[in-house]
Amino acid sequence: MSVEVERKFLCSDDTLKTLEEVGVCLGQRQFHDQYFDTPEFELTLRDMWLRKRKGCWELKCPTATVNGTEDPKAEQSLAAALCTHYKEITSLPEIHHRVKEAVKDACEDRETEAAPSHGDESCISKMNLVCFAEYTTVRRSFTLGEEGVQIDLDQADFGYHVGEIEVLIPEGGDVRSAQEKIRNAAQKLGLPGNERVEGKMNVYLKRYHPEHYAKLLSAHVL
Ligand code: V4E
Repeated sequence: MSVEVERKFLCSDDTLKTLEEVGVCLGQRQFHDQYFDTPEFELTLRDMWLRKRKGCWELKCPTATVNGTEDPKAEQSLAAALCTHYKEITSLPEIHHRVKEAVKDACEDRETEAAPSHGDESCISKMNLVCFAEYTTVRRSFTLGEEGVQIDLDQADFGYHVGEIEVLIPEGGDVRSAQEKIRNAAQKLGLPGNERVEGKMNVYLKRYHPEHYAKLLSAHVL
């Protein structure tokens, strides 16, 4: 299981120019995401994001807070405030287990259910889940040469463009050092040091499902 540490940014023409000068383009791909939750939003209210991308189930959920041995310096605190970090789970039995824990009465066949095998997605399909968001993204990816840092420029089909600087670490890995790598990459790109930027989902929900968005705002998930 890995943890994705990332910072979103708005990609101006100047940032794109810098990225094309100092970075190496890794290619472009397109994917369609469908996000699922119960009608009562039991997953997203727990900051759990279940999606199907390219036919595969994925679950993003919060990781434990970062414990350093020393108090963070001001620039470390700012770097942390601009970044998110989520566990990325792709194993079906693990996803099933986590969703079942989070959602009361989720499985129709609770009494008879057995742990799903790796390829069996029927257990997820049987849960009382509905698709609340779906969109297609065209993603261009770059590297700046710094080990483990990837930069994605996303263009969603509902008209929102956003960039992400991301570092993948193993579970229990050093989140602070990932945040530091992200801060260095942001400096190379000349990004403002204190700009919090909305992700695609924030913008999508605000625009198309304002009630769901309002619930997540009041629960301090978004
Ligand atoms: C909304 C959300 C999640 C759903 C996925 O969001 P995002 O990272 O924007 O998707 P995407 O397509 O870039 O996924 P990737 O290919 O990088 O895996 S996961 C966590 N959240 C909450 C959240 C938040 N509270 N604040 C920000 C800035 N982003 C996401």
